[in-house]
Parts: sequence; structure tokens; C-alpha cells
Amino acid sequence: MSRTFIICKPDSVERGLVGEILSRFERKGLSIVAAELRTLDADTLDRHYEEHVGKGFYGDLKAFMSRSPALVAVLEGPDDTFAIVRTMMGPTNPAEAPPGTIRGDFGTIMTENLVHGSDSNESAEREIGIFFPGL
Ligand code: 3AN
Repeated sequence: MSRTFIICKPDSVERGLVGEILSRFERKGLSIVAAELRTLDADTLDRHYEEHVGKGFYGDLKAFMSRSPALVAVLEGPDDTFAIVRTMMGPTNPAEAPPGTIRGDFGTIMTENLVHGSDSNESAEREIGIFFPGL
């Protein structure tokens, strides 16, 4: 078994797509082990996106991610659950995200791409520690 961390980003909450997104993961066979609607603060975002702090797009990314509540959650499934979630999300660039993926079906914008998922088991552990310490 393994766990991964996801964020239904502010655009997905605003558009009423959280149920659709969580439902896809549940129907796939993953379990929700924690979930909370939360407005993300600057400190938390700097920790979460430490590899992007200082990049050209980071200011816009931070403003977007904190503009309204996001749904942060932990999903559990088999080994490498993070990889299952990443495949279901689709690539970061919506132009490359195929139909059938969350970003391919619902997104057209690079920054407002609906969902985040950890990109490795190590990232999942680090991110769960930031958003759900003690879980
Ligand atoms: P992913 O969310 O697919 O793991 P990351 O972690 O590389 O992608 O990037 C985090 C977020 O930063 C992306 N979801 C996207 O919103 C934004 N982002 C990444 N690269 C760019 C870029 N070149 N231009 C604009 N936004 C970007």
C-alpha cells in the first residue's frame, strides 16, 4: 500500500469539479484517508512549491493557489499510488493532456490546471507532512 497527496486547486472548487475529480479517484479504487477545504497561505505554498520559488511563473502560481479555498487530500491505494494519480491527471500542459485525463477533459490553462498530485513516493511523504502533519 502507499499514499499520495493531492490538491483540487481553487479553479476546480470554483467550477464545481471537486466531486467529479474525487469520484474518478474513488471509482479507480483509491481511498480518501484525509480531506479538507482550506485556503492556502503564502508560507505553506512556499514550502510546497520549494523547487519553483523564484521562477518567472511563481508569483502568478502563488496568487492563483491562494485566491480561494482548495481541497487538500490524501489518497491511499497500492504501491506507487502517486503514479496512478499522475496518469489520471494528465500532463501539466493542457495542450498535451489527452482526453480521459482530468486536465485533458476539463482544462485549457497551464497554471489553472485543476489538480496537483505528488510526483514520487518521496514527494508524497514530504507533502503529506506539510499539509497533514501527524497523519
Ligand atoms: P505538476 O502540477 O504537473 O506536477 P509542476 O509541479 O511542475 O507540475 O508545477 C506546479 C504548477 O506550477 C503546475 N501545476 C502549474 O500550475 C505551474 N507551472 C509549472 N510550470 C509552469 C509554466 N512553465 N508556466 C506556468 N505555470 C507553470
